[in-house]
Amino acid sequence: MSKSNPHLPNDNIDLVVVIPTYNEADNLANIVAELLALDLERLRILIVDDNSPDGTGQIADSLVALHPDCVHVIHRQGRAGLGLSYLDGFRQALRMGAEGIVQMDADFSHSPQYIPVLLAHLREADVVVGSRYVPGGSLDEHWGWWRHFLSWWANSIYTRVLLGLPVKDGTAGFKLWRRATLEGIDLDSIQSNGYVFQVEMAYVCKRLGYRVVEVPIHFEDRRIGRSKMSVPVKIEAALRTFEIRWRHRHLQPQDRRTLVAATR
Ligand SMILES: Nc1nc2c(ncn2[C@@H]2O[C@H](COP(=O)(O)OP(=O)(O)OP(=O)(O)O)[C@@H](O)[C@H]2O)c(=O)[nH]1
Ligand SMILES: [Mg+2]
Repeated sequence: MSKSNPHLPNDNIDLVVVIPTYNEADNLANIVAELLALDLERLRILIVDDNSPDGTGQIADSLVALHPDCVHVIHRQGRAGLGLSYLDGFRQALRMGAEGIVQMDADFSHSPQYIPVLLAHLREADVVVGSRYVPGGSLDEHWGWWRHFLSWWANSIYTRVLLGLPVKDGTAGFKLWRRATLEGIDLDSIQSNGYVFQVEMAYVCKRLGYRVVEVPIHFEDRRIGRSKMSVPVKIEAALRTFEIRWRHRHLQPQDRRTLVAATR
């Protein structure tokens, strides 16, 4: 067991949950309600909406009006994308003074019920990952063999062999970051935009020597709404993996940013 950090109480920290949304009108109010029902005293939610045509942004505004202290929204107008949305959300969460930052999907694939479990492991980690591939973790029963195969290939072969990722779930999108970990990463150097964003962050964590703890989750398929997993996003994932390795190849633990650099 790693040494615990006495400066970081585990379940009563200032927590900001960053949720990127694109066309999640049918999910957003429900996921926010479930997060608020966790009754974590210092939990705030930051929705990062990419100008969704289905009105998700307006729903976010009405949630902010209902819960002005704990629900916040960024309306993005520029180039759309998951990675860019997360980067904007992380920067804003740091400005909001978050001590812990959760990233999760809006579609219930990442159950809010796991957040206390992630928090319980933060003492021993720089980032805690909700993992589908550690013992006890599982995938939706409805997945066909092809989707199983693709996911297994991406996690067990592709990212493991090409990037040497030590984690079992290198494409995981459900994470709890310590503030210091995100401050230590040069967020301006992260360039992936689609789902491969998760892989790039995992690789940078490895290069910088951050401690990653994986806790098992059950990954349920989205309940409502349509997938945004398009062919260009898949192509980006395949090509970017080489580029990620090349771009961050010189990073060492001593390249973690200091607080002064991070606030610039
Ligand atoms: N802001 C923003 N959010 C996005 C974008 N693309 C996807 N998202 C959100 O990112 C999260 C993950 O996207 P999903 O479409 O669920 O991706 P997935 O889980 O791989 O695919 P399915 O669940 O099968 O649809 C969801 O909350 C989406 O609404 C984007 O371009 N911008
Ligand atoms: Mg999803």
